[in-house]
Amino acid sequence: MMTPASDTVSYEIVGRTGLIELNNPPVNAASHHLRHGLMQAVRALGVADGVEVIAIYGATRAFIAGADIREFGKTPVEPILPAVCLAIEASDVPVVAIMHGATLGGGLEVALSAHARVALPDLVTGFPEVTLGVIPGAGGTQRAPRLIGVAATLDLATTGRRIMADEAMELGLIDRIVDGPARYAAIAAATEVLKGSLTTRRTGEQPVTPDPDVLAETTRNLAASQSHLFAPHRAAEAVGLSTGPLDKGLARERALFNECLASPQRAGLIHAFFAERAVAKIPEADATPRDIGSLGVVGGGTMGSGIATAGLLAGLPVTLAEQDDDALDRAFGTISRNLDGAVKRGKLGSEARDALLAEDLILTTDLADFARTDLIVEAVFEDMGVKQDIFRRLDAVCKPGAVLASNTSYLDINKLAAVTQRPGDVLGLHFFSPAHVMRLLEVVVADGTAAEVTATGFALARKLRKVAVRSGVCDGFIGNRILAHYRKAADYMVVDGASPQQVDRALETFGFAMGPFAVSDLAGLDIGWATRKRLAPTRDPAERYVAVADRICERGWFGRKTGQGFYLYGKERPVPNPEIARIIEDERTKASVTPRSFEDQEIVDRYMIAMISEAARVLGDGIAQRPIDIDAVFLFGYGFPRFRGGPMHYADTIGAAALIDRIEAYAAEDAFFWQVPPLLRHLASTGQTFADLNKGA
Ligand code: T1G
Repeated sequence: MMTPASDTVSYEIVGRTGLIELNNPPVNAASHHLRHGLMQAVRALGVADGVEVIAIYGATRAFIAGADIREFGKTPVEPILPAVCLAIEASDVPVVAIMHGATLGGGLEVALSAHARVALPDLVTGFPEVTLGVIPGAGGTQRAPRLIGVAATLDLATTGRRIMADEAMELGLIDRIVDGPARYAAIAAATEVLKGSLTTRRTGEQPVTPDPDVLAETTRNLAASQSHLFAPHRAAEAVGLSTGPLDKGLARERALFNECLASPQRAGLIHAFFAERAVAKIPEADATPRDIGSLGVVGGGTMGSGIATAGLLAGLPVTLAEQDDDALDRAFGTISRNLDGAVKRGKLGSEARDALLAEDLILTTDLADFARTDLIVEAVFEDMGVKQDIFRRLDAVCKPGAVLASNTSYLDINKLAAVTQRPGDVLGLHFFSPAHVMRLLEVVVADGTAAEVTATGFALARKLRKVAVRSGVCDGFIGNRILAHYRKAADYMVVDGASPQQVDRALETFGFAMGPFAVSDLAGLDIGWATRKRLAPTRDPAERYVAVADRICERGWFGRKTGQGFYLYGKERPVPNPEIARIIEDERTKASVTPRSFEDQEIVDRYMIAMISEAARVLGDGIAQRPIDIDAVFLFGYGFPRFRGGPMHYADTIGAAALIDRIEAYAAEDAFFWQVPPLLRHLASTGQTFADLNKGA
């Protein structure tokens, strides 16, 4: 009969075995009540008559997924996890941990403090703490080296890499791999301990062999590659102390953990963790998605082929239509190359690749072949007329209930729905290039989109392992609308005196993987050029216009794809294109601008405040549901530095009042571009933050 030790922990005695069951759904996060209950149960069984072994197992789909991330930043509630681990390790009755499912961070640390570890085959374990801006803080950096050595622990603790049961066994992190379910494995493991066939020992008492060369090399590598991050260096330092006395190492580890806990990077990374999950909370979440058993793609260009590749990798049969056989051949080549990349990255076996191409991909020039397809994505030329024609033809051939989606980056989904007889089945599915790699998918909901069709868009995202963000209809939806605004701020700074490479470097130092001009070269300068030409008739004459990129495009320089744009390509590393400086000089002369110098911080400020301003307007217009949705868009689609949590999370580190002051100061030079968004004034007047607007996310 189970005795409750807390709301989520209970224990019982079976023969000479004390069984402890952890039951904190969905993943046994080590919340306060789980820690308290585990401590109580270990203590009670440690003194119970006749108990000669204790076995701990999880009743949910994980042993313990780690510390409860929701408690980070709050006042710790006793017992903290290190104390629980010490109590387990100190037990005179041997303790065996049954590790299954996600046994990560603190979950692994609890298992390490046990005297033996048995895993089920579904084990996924490791120290993901650095991906959350912290380090293992409950003995992991001190106990793991005592089982697997300094080098292997450095690898796990500084990368956050997750490993499966087999590798954990090879390393010596676990003693056995047995079949489940967990409770039976616990009883079996306890029996082995009683029989003496499963050895138990206190991890903390095992010796550690110093490995100064690996520690020095890891420290050097981290300094070279992760200088912008806070936690990985501290993880390495903590692991390096494992060769000394355990108590000193534990004390230093805790101090380093608390330093990380207090860092803004921890707040940003935790916010990013929850952002990926919060975006699934949409008004249509309770609607039943339609079945997606097959995917259709119209258009075999870069995007269409990328979307087709994503579908194939997700196990969907894909039909791709193009205008003629030559275009289909090109699409097939692109898809094959994409899949070869997946094979190279170890995501796909070569036989599986061949099977996908031979069996799951159908190429056609006849849209009638979509007659039985469940969901079709149009990815043709970014022109409303061309797209409307495709939608008319799809509407005529596709089965009732088929979902018709457009991959348009900017255009009005309502105008596409209007040319069909089925506006409820129409939505936008805006993929990001390369579509089979980038995780973001903007699900654009038109006026008439049915709730289950929106839910189907989110279901497709899950199948493709993408992060779906719900967007309303406007020019550019969430990401590209905001991008169009802050890109102008970068262009203005270049005409006013900064060079494109200085702007790129300043933002790369801020944490972006690439600066805006390098990104434009990568995406293709012709795409922005087409958008500017499309919007030219409606451009407000009061708006400052920078024609530098137009001049570059007029020379046929479209960036990487033509070998030159803002940079020259083809050498080892891209180098600034010397012609650009002359083009900029001409534009300064035409605009009578006397160039001035810029500090990198001012470049970052102007760029980020422009981004935040338009993001606030996107929120105010109801295009994005919450600030955290905008953060997810930029984290998963625009290379925004994850440790900064996203533009809205970053905005809160500045504060609404200070942002308004900056915008008003900039407005003195350009009142048209720099306007304070009404939402920002609302936050300042109510003392609220963008985080307050995420409540309930
Ligand atoms: N704390 C709190 N909530 C968590 C959580 C955690 N550690 N892990 C998951 N959740 C919630 C998640 O927000 C979601 O909630 C639900 O559980 C299902 O998660 C002391 C300090 C475990 C592999 O980094 O990697 O231990 O949205 O949708 O896809 O040294 O969650 O339903 O309301 O992701 O099956 C270390 C983080 C912490 C693990 C499951 N541990 N979690 O993936 O489900 S730091 C981690 C994950 C630490 C120690 C240090 C994944 C998963 P909701 P899900 P999933």
